[in-house]
Amino acid sequence: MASRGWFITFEGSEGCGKSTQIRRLSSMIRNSGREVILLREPGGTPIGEKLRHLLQHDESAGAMTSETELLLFAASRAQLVREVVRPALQRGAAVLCDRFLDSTTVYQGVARALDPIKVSLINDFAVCGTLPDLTLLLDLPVEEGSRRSFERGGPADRMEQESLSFFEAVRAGYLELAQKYPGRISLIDAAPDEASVAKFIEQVIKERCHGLI
Ligand code: Z5A
Repeated sequence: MASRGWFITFEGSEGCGKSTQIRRLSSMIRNSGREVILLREPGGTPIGEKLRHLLQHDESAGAMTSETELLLFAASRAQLVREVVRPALQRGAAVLCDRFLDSTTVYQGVARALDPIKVSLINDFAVCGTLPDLTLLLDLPVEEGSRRSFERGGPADRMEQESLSFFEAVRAGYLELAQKYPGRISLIDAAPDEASVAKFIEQVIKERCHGLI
């Protein structure tokens, strides 16, 4: 479809620099004249933001089971895809999303050890064919990600309180996904300084998303 936009997602473990890089890429794309929609998961819609609060900060969330968590992330995504992502892509916008279905595959399907086949079916149901054109996976040693998050300050949310081994499982899960889907997922070394990581991302976008910047 000639008017279709670009759907780019950012993934990685906590503190890897997704939010920083997504902002940099959004201004680069805006400068080229295209509409840019910046989204985050969970969230991005009024319903999704309520689910985000429930998942991360609500005092009742301490009792949340892994199964409930999976379904709430999927519910937020189902809403986001239909309310925002698809209409924006139809308009020809560039949709940049901080996390998407790979987060569920890895956090719930690997680190929480839920049945990966069921996780995949729920992911499919939520997105119903709306998949990213490109996923930028920012890879960083877990200790460095925790250090960056700690230095940024602010209270740790429910997920951020997980153990080091949980985040090691997340990182390993992401690296496995990158090997499985090399056509969609581009692995980015997130250890260098912000400007160097941004330069590398710019190169990837030029190679993989012709005409976007
Ligand atoms: N989750 C899930 O389990 N299942 C799902 O399906 C979905 C999500 C969708 C959402 O957390 C949580 O939900 C997440 C996964 C789970 N849990 N964890 N952990 P969130 O949205 O609140 O936060 P996050 O996605 O984990 O990201 P973050 O911790 O906010 O970090 P970030 O966005 O990747 O990084 P940043 O904010 O850009 O950078 C962190 C700090 O490092 C900041 O001070 C920067 O200035 C600094 N920084 C950035 N880049 C650099 C470089 N290159 N060098 C040095 N310092 C840097």
